[in-house]
Amino acid sequence: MRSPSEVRLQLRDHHPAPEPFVAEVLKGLRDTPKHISPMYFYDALGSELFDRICELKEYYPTRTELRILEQHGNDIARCIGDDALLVEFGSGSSMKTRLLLDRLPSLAAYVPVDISRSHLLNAAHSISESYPHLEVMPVCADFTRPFMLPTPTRTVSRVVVFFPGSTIGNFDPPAALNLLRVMRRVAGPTGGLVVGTDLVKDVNVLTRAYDDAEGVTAAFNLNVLRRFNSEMGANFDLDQFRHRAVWNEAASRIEMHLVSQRQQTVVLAGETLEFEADEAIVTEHCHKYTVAGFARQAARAGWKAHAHWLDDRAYFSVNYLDAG
Ligand code: AVJ
Repeated sequence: MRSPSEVRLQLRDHHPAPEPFVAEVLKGLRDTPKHISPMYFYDALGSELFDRICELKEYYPTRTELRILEQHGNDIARCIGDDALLVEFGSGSSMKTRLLLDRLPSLAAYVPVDISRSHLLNAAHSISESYPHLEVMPVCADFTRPFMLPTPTRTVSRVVVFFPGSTIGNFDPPAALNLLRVMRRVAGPTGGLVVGTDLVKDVNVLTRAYDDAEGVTAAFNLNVLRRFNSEMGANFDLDQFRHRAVWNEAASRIEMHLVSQRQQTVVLAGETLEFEADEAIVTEHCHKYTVAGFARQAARAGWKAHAHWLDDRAYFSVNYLDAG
């Protein structure tokens, strides 16, 4: 027998075909410096490893943001208002969303958007079970590209985009600006944005968060090569690449690298790639903002900073912005 939530849930699938992925990966690995999109981290194993990262004592962002959402959830809910359509970009397990949903009994519908179909469907089912009266409309898509917003049954007062986790930090300034514009378009002229951004702080705190003692982040980083091996017919030797996390002061970001341990040749999708000894693949940039710096950036995309909430140590911020 199917559960009621299975009957009601309909997945909108805008997930691109695998071919463009291979082309994109090859393009990045032919560039100087070599780079790949952090989006590729999140296959099933990568998503599991990320969940483990969130539990690490060194990795403060997740628990800090959760605490802010808990402490200031009522204020945030008041900003979102009644009968809104909540659209979450990169919803993952939708764990943080629950803190908002608990305080938004009149929400018109919830639209989780994620590139990982399995994660998305599991999360959508689980949310649907916990909130039986809420219309849950999952969209499988790469949220950096325009996608169609589903039309909920109920009348919507306004569209509010939810983008927690400081995922915005993964985007270089021009890409972040583009994404903020995509969100502005999705939210429309009366919409809002709830976005979590990690803040600039002590360099040691920052680097430890991305290079933990247990090596979970290293495994998370290296998993992308394993994924290329299994999904793109690559032959990366995982023992010949090493995880590295460095703070780039000028760009205000942590950079995650995979460093080739020797000169080596790797084949991916039938194409040959050369690596020098010590040559790095840039796998992720994690930009750290100031509250004012982020507001300035968002303003260029048509967002007006309305309110923000911080933890005691000012490690992390949750920001509410209005279209306007
Ligand atoms: C999911 C992008 C917010 O940048 O902190 C965690 C990803 N990478 N550890 C981050 C990540 C390494 C994370 N975001």
